[in-house]
Amino acid sequence: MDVNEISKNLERDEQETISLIPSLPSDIDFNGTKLFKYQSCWYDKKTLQGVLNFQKGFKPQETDIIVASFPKSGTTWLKALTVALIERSKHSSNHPLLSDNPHGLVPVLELRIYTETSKPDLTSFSSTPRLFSTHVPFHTLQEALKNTPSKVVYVWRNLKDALVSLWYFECANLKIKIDEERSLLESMFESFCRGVSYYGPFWEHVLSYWRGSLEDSKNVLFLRYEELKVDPRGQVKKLAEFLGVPFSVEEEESGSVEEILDLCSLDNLKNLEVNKIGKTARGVEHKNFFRKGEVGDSKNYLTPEMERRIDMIIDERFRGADLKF
Ligand code: PAP
Repeated sequence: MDVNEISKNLERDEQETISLIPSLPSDIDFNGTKLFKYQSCWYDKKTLQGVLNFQKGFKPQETDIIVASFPKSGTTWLKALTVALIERSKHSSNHPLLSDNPHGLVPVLELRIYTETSKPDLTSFSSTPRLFSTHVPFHTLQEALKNTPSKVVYVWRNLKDALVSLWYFECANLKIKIDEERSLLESMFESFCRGVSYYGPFWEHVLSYWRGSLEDSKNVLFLRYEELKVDPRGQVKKLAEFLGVPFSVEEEESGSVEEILDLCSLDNLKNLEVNKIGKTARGVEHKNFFRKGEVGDSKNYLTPEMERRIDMIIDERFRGADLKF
């Protein structure tokens, strides 16, 4: 494609978004950002452009693997595990996880690859399977997959822990001290409870993938961060089988499952040089993706009243769904 054609495509994509925006519901996020509701999910304008470009231009392949999640729900861990499982027969030393952050290895389709154009250059994704990630809900992803049976792995996490994790992440990115930013947590909490938050509402997100996994369990795997923490071995074996790379008896006996778990553990990844010093393409310091990784840490920051309110909302929203919150 020559330069003129590229710029024409850019203009066309942008014009389509500009003409769509007035028809979308809009609202304001906890930090004053204007969000637009597209296919029941809230996005800022730039992300919306990426989502539309992705839906329009993505040419899925049956071998594609898509790691999906609501933000702060275990994405980094699941990306690392997926890379480690797929790559395990190819690398003994120079493992990709030792030289790049999981987000560099499994880029977010709508935030990195499709931000500028619906026709990005994907030549660097020539080996199969191609690994991508997304935070869009399942129905929006399905439209981009255009009935191609790619593998989708989703991870979700208790909303209270995801909220506190996001608060820490925002403070770290803005380089502000956490103990001075209690008001930010309170505004985020209100946004989350209203369902008006980036990629929210949380409950619609989780339910979309839950339904997707019930309808097509061969191609959609629904994982829970808390279960990965309690039974990492069992969950990783399940993931390997789902991805079509099950552990052989010899691998199990030789400790291959444990090797992968050790490689992808929070402590190991956090202490790798690349994750101590590097930054993502969007300028986020790699180290900000790794904190405590504890289940129930939100108890230390949310008041009992805040916890009760979230529990009530989720109980109500998940009623009828067989989901343990
Ligand atoms: P993202 O949406 O920005 O990619 P994501 O990786 O989903 O973030 O979530 C970050 C959380 O996962 C952090 O949780 P915390 O704030 O409660 O500590 C982070 O510590 C945790 N995390 C990152 N890597 C791992 C890992 N290898 N094992 C377990 N938890 C991890």
